[in-house]
Amino acid sequence: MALFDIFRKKPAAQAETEAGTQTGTQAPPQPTPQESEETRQEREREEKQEREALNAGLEKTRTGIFSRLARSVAGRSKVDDEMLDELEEILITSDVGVDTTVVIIKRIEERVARDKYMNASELQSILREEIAALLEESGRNADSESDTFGISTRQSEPYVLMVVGVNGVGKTTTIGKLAAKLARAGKKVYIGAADTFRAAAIDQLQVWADRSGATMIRQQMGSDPASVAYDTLRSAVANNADVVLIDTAGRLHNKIGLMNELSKIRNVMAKVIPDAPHEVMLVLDGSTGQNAFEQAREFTAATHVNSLAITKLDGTAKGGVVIGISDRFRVPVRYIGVGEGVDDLQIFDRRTFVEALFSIEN
Ligand SMILES: Nc1nc2c(ncn2[C@@H]2O[C@H](COP(=O)(O)OP(=O)(O)OP(=O)(O)O)[C@@H](O)[C@H]2O)c(=O)[nH]1
Ligand SMILES: [Mg+2]
Repeated sequence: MALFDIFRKKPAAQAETEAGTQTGTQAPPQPTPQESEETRQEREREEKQEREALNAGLEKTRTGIFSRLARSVAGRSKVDDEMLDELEEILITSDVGVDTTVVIIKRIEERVARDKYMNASELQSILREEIAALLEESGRNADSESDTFGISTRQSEPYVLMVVGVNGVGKTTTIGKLAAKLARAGKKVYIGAADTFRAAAIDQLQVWADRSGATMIRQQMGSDPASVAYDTLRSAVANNADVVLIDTAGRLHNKIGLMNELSKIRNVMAKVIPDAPHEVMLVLDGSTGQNAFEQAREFTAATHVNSLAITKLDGTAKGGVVIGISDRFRVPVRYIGVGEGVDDLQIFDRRTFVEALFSIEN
């Protein structure tokens, strides 16, 4: 029961704004004038908690990059070529990726040339500014003119999100966390256990569903995943659900049969709701660094994917991979996972991410 204590109901003022979003008007990002002092304090507390979780989750990446940067800066007064070479190496070995690193270094070189003299101790803040600016320019966040944890629910039909990815990356956990966030925001959530490969997978999902209060639709182990997805959508529509989350079994992009199975699941869902699934989210394990990058490349080429979630950023020094993926891919990063707990899923915001990566608190 303790887990439920973490979930707090969304304040009424915010819920009203959400109702406005459903009819097409956009929710203002800032507090409404009606926001009470208590609501404001609660919101600020929540934001602070999220920032702290992100800071804690990125600690290894942060210290990895900065302790090396500090060593490189020590004893030098000026940003010179040698120092830029070292910075390049630090970024590449922090899994930012070669292409993005080259762009960052070029930007810093230009700045050094422009500013003539640049103190070596300023390098950290310059790096921060350049990465933030690069990510701002290089694309967009996943649609976040949303009412609920990044997801725009509609009035007429449930929003259908299908989760895909290789084995063990965190698909089921991400669905569980998401279901909890949405349920906490007052949404009716249905989960489809379309990973019928192992009985344990269905049970694992059931635990998450029960915890969050979502309804899970399941069949026997070994049954047709498309049939589970179909049942889930039928049931969700009949019961006026707001969101449907479909879990799928882990698979590699080069297993043709399994990739075709994903198409079959998608096609069957479209028979119930013509434009479902509204979102196919690829989950990537951030702690695998460049492998996550490769998976994003291969999976997006092999099947339809329109958002990304990058998990397990806690406990790894490879968090730089989020910068590279966010810079290089057309498909936006929607969520990041910073722990195994129910609250350890965050909406990916480029600016907040860069700020956390360069924060000096804790
Ligand atoms: N530290 C950490 N662990 C995570 C995170 N997300 C998931 N995990 C853990 O990763 C392991 C695998 O997660 P699952 O959700 O079962 O992964 P999956 O993709 O559903 O796996 P398959 O269904 O077997 O393909 C579990 O032990 C999770 O607790 C995260 O953000 N941080
Ligand atoms: Mg799973």
